[in-house]
Amino acid sequence: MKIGLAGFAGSGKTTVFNAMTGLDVPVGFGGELRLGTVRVPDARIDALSSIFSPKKTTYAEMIFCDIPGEHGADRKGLSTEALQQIRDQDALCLVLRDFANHSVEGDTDPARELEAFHTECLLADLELVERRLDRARKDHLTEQETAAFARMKDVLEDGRPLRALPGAELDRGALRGLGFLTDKPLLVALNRGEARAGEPMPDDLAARIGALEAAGLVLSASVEAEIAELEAHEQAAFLDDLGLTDSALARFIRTAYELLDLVSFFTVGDDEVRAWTIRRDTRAREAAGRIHSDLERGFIRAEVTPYDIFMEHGSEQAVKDAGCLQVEGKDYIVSDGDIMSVRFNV
Ligand SMILES: Nc1nc2c(ncn2[C@@H]2O[C@H](COP(=O)(O)OP(=O)(O)O)[C@@H](O)[C@H]2O)c(=O)[nH]1
Ligand SMILES: [Mg+2]
Repeated sequence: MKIGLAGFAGSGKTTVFNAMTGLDVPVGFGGELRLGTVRVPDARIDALSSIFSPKKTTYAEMIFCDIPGEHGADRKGLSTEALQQIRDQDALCLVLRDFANHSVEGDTDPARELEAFHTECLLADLELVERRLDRARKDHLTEQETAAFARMKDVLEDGRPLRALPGAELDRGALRGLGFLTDKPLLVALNRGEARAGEPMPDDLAARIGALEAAGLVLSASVEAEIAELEAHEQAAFLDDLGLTDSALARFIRTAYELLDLVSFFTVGDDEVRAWTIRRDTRAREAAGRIHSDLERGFIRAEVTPYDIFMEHGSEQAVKDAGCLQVEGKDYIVSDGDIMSVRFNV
């Protein structure tokens, strides 16, 4: 799962990226596309790991992508390259600048940056839809497909993002790979200067983010970067000084994970306790394929214990003795927190 950090130059994308990934990419203008892996904090994995004491504990991961948000040739909007890279992401995090940056002209205006970004994505999508509709006959689109594109066009012309369309109205499976920008899950991070890091999101901005079907979050990239450098015991005091209760980082990662509609299932044992990432509503056989393709190919059944049931009983044997082990077939829809053991034969 790839989450792209998007936004205008100087909004703090690279600073956020460094704080999250622990990498040290130079900040300032320019630079190339960078990828970094982030561990998704999960208290359930901590708990399972302390029960099994495995040789290895593996958390779910997400890939963050720092997209250089250079302006286009006209010094307005994003460059074609940036838009292309944005197309390639599973979800987007838009970083809005809300701190004074001397190398950027003009006052801070996060609301305007949000509108500018939304408008660009909207126009890019509209162009894509119109091209599809123009070629509908040549591409032998069915009546149904043509109607779907026409519906999308209406929504976009209305200034609304495609993500506003419920699944019943938009067949997302059919659209995969076309890279519609306003259909990507969006997390808007308002990047504050240190002094105002503790202030809440202004109501009008929060309302606008809600209207765009996006999630919002306040953070201070420079605070996060400093926290990342501190020892655990120093972190609390540092946050307290700034009037903050916790670091935004864990919240940020968790929010992004939920926004993508991702869930985790677990495998447990003496060797490894591990979280696996799947989309919500994934079936057991496909989920098994995340672990290994052999498990998908030779899938026989899955033995499942929901996390809470496991914790209630305390061990695999106790779960079995209580008759609580679920035996599930290939079409079982895996739930968040399922502990799963796959029986297979290849
Ligand atoms: N005061 C303050 N400065 C920041 C913050 N985030 C980024 N900066 C500074 O803004 C400049 C641009 O940041 P950078 O991460 O390179 O922005 P990018 O162009 O979006 O990647 C750098 O000098 C950062 O140190 C912040 O939260 N507070
Ligand atoms: Mg940068």
